[in-house]
Amino acid sequence: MVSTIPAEHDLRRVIGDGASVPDGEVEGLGEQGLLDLYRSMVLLRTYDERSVVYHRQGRIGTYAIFWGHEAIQAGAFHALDDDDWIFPSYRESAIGLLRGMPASTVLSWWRGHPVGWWNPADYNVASICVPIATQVPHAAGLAWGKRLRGERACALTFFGDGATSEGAFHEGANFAAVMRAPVVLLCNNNHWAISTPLADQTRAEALVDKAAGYGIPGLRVDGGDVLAVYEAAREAVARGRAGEGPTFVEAVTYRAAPHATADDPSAYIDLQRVEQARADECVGRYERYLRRIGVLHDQLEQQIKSDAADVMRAGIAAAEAEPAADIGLLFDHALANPPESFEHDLAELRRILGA
Ligand SMILES: Cc1ncc(C[n+]2csc(CCOP(=O)(O)OP(=O)(O)O)c2C)c(N)n1
Ligand SMILES: [Mg+2]
Repeated sequence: MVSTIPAEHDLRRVIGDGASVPDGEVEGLGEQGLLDLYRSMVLLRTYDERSVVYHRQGRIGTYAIFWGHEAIQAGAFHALDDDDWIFPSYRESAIGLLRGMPASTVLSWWRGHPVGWWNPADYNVASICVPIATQVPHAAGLAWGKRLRGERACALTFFGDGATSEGAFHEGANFAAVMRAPVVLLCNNNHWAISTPLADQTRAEALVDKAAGYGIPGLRVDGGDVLAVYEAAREAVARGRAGEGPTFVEAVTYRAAPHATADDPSAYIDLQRVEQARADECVGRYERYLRRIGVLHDQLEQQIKSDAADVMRAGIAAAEAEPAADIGLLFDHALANPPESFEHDLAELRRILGA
């Protein structure tokens, strides 16, 4: 008989509230590791906040904000080794920065410039998937391939609550479970799929319950607690490496920013819950924890924040210094056998744009 580890409904937490809820700690995570997590969170936060400004200034296109989700991204990232693969959605567009990808590359992606198309093998970070959940089967397939080759690497894929309603999620999760592919299925349950609330998305009591349907373990963590995410992801990675297959991790958050720069959530969201989420946002929560345990002080915090700001300043300058791409690219990869009309259409476009 197949034995299934029952899903955990209680949210795992490590960080206390500085009052009645005590702080925990993660085994094996020393001062350096704690600060590495913090640096990554600050870099992501800075990237995100600057990107919203760049969008307002017309310097990048529509942008998917991830403010408040840095704990999920950094926590999961640090549970991986460099040879493990990451499969992001548009919400984790800047995850490559943590692997040394230049900020200009990600900014160029949002500027619609071809230098924003990185080679996944350079960073073990797959291309950003905008079609919901399509990255899940990609991750399952790569992880299965690693297993077939006897390699140690595993894969981690990020997706949202809405993605769990998609066929691609089901196919990827089921395939990974059946093939025991070493993949971490990391669901950012931010309670919204644009304007569709979680309650209209599923009748499951908790998304983590879906794990049981695939016969895989499910872990449920507070997605605003970087240490809880890190610990859960580390456990999931260890299972994958041990040949035990995939793990579903539900990281519970509440979306505290618009879906994207083109969205006005005040038309549908619970503004009180947004307020609460903003007051308890993950970077501040982790800063207070690090201060309580004596690992962070003003000068270090300022240094880490100013380093991140420098990365962004250099990134936007480099992205803007790129010469404009040839307009012919719009047609180049559209069809294997382009119709004759393309030639005329492109010539017309060049005439109109003077490009
Ligand atoms: C296959 C597909 N259908 C619809 C869309 C339009 N769409 C863009 S984002 C989004 C919501 C996704 O919500 P969720 O999976 O919870 O991720 P989140 O945006 O909250 O990170 C939808 C429906 C899409 N990109 N792809
Ligand atoms: Mg969502």
